[in-house]
Amino acid sequence: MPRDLTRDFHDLLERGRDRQLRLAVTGLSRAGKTAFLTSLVDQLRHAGLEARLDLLPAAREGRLLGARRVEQQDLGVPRFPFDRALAALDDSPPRWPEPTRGISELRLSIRYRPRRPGWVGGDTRRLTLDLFDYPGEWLLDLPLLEHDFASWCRAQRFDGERAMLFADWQREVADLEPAQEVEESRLAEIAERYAEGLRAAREAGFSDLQPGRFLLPGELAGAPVLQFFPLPGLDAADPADLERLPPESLYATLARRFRHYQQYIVKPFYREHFRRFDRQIVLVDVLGALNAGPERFEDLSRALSRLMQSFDYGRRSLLSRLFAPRIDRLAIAATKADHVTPEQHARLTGLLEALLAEPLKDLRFADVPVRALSLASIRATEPREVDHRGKRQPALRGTTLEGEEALLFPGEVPERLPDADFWGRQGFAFTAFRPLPRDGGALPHIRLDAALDWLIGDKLT
Ligand SMILES: Nc1nc2c(ncn2[C@@H]2O[C@H](COP(=O)(O)OP(=O)(O)O)[C@@H](O)[C@H]2O)c(=O)[nH]1
Ligand SMILES: [Mg+2]
Repeated sequence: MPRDLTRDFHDLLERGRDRQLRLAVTGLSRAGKTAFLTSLVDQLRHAGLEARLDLLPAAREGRLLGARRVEQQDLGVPRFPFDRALAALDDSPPRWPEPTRGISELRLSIRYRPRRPGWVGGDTRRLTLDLFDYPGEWLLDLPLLEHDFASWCRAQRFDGERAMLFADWQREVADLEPAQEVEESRLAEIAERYAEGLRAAREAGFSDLQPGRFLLPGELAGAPVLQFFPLPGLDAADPADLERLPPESLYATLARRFRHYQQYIVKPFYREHFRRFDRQIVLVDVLGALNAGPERFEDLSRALSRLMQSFDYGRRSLLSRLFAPRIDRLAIAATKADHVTPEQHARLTGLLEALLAEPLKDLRFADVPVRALSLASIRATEPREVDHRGKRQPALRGTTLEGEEALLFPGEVPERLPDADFWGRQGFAFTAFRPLPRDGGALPHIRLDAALDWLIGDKLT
């Protein structure tokens, strides 16, 4: 074959090969997933025009030509409601998009010019980017696969402030015996009290809550598979005795539902979705937890270590044994950085790293490339400087959710995990802001381009 024909052929192959990447976005409720995905899609759609993506080399070098939505592959997964989110942001006054509750997907076809154009001059290439948004709460259920019902019951804790939040449920289970028979409708009621406890705990700012689907049941609301709860007081019971209880007994019924939940709810998510993601970003509302005080902050830390187990691919990890996942790059991001003044951003990243120190160690050990950053998907404030006692001080300007103009200094982000001293001395108080009115260009952001570079930049060279 003549030399140029060989190269032609190579180019064809290169172009024909499906360049495709599956990128998943997760985080606990209100971490900022919808905002992140909406902004990401918006930036890429504006790429080449008004988008500000200087930290993404393909964009900076003018090689990113644009992106459009195409039909997704998996028609069974709901489509990410991008238009609805954008419409909310375009409303007057602008609103934050409504929360979403399950998994959703959106496919983008990105056109770019490779750094070294192919043999055929002016060549452009295409990257198909599949984006997924799913609740981080679902990942809290991974460790549940390691338990049987009895050991799961023993692992649940209802002390401290949680005792109060779960009081109604605890009253109802207090005098139940594992061996007794309990009517179906009664079980449903008690399970509902348990779910109420979980919801109240989440409202109160707790994150370490199980089972995850009880909080975001989606289409499973009301199904018996979500009608179980831990049985307290099993510590002294002999496991063998428990296993011998008749199938109609309370214990056997709950254990059956627990197993069903493991088999038909938790595992399928990992098998059918999680296992197929190539890249992942985990969003964390660090500032929200700082705002909520020490007990919630501790709780977030616990929840995150549990959530991060889903990315620990150590060869002996539960995950690798069960599902052989293939994520080859991970980002963790502290969101809503526009809630603090710019000189605090580095501290925010530092704090995120401190918060995730243990899981990060495991990940590095397992050789999963991971990068921590802080960002604002949709910046809602403007940095300003004010005179304070004759000194220039950083400040933020924005419009509160109630519509009032505010100019303020929200506080200092601790560089390390906050100690009693921090909580006693200052705490932290930030205000929620309305999104800025749009000026027709891409959504304003902070370092979303840095996240993009880490997550897809290498595919655009
Ligand atoms: N100021 C600011 N607020 C944000 C940002 N991202 C999210 N938020 C706020 O956090 C809330 C929850 O975000 P959302 O994306 O719906 O979270 P999700 O539950 O993870 O999808 C939003 O309604 C906003 O109030 C951001 O970049 N800046
Ligand atoms: Mg959402």
